[in-house]
Amino acid sequence: MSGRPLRIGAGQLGPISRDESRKSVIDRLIALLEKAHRSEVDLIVYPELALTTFFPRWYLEEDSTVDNFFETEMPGPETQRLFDSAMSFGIGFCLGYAELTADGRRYNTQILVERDGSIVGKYRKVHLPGHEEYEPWREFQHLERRYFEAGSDFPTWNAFDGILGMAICNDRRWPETYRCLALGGAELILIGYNTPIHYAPDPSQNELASFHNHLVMQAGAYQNGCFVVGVAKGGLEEGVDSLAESCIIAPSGEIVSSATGADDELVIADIDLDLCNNYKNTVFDFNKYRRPEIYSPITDQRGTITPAEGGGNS
Ligand code: CDV
Repeated sequence: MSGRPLRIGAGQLGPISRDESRKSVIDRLIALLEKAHRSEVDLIVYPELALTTFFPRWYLEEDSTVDNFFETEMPGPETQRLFDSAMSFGIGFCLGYAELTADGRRYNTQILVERDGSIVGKYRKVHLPGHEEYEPWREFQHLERRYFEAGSDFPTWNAFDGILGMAICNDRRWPETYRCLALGGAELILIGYNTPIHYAPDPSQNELASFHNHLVMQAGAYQNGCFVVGVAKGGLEEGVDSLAESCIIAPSGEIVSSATGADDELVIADIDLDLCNNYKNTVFDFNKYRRPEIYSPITDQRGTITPAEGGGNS
């Protein structure tokens, strides 16, 4: 393949139970890495919060209980093995985890690691879904807004012979995510997710979970001339069924490879980052066609302002 070829692996995980040890989870991540090595993958992408069960589904009273789900070092004593294996294979990886900083701040974080084991970049989730307090009417909680602070930017990095950016789960539903990353030159956007199929605020959306997952990532890829890798932790985890359907999407918006099940699975695609230019230099030539002077509501407003409220006209 000419251009800037890259063999991508989406390292989908099946459920992680609450009592599964870090050791066992890291064994599973390394098993996927070994498969990736046998298939000569350059970069493997793991899901959001890939080291533990999706703990925001529980209201946890004790800080010490919450702390168990967080990493204070990366690599740390348990994750060092993953770094060592990846480096010995010469495979880069992207890993989601709960980060507890030295000054006590908590983030839903994803890192990008180069083939030499160096951490290229860190991204902290910007769009935190769910709620802050216990809500008894829900079948299960979604307390990301209790346990995490929001990140504050969408950085991009030169790596893997291209420009890469990251996003985490709910970020993928917001067009601003892809556009901010693409304005930073992103050609490949790596997204880990945990998406419960039951959406408590409006269960009529449950049957559309799969459609919405593909809709947003395919649109994000096409409208920004990027490849997008979406990687799930799917399946029935602690009684909550989560969407799998990990996939790799081309700048055309087409899915080029996707998962067949909801368990640990490696999805592989050969991509060429040069293909982004077909879109970035034509229909989505930002310099030629974007009209940022018209888009001020996107950054000046958070919510809708209807005409009756004085919005909608300039
Ligand atoms: N982990 C997530 O961010 N999940 C959200 C759910 C709550 C809607 C998602 O966007 O998939």
